[in-house]
Amino acid sequence: MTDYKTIEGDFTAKNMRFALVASRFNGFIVEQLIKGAIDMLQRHGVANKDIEIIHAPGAFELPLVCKLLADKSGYDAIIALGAVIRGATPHFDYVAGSCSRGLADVAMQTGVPVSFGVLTVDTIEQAIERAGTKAGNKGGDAAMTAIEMVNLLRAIGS
Ligand code: INI
Repeated sequence: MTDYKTIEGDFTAKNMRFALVASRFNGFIVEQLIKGAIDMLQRHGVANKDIEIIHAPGAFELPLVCKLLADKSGYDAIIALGAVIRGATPHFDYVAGSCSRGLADVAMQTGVPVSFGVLTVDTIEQAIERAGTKAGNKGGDAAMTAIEMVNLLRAIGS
């Protein structure tokens, strides 16, 4: 059987608008995620005028900022960027859990794709590895996912 229909998103991104919502906490890591995301968008043809960067205090605050931006409906997708690094207390679990659940809720409530470019790691070394060194750049990965999701939702017809 080869007559099935496949629906998927491609990676063309001209004329799409993106909001990058980045936390200031662990800024030395998050700056690298921002760079990775912007580089990925530009290399897929997104113009600088179609990229806006909004800075939030920490990962915990990302969902509310993303919700307000998604409600404005001027963006095709939102890319959330942050770094939550485990410490000696349960604080990590609350911040990372609220952030990931909150971002998923924003996408579900608004229909605007929100990609999860938030590192949740045990050590600073693991964060560095995922911010443009040996394990790639999760900001760039999140940007790719955002492009794919915009095209996928368009292909589905929403
Ligand atoms: N925020 C982060 O983005 N990353 C962290 O690792 C982190 N830790 O570990 O504390 C963090 N905390 C701040 C939090 O996001 C809020 O900004 C703060 O609690 C005020 O609401």
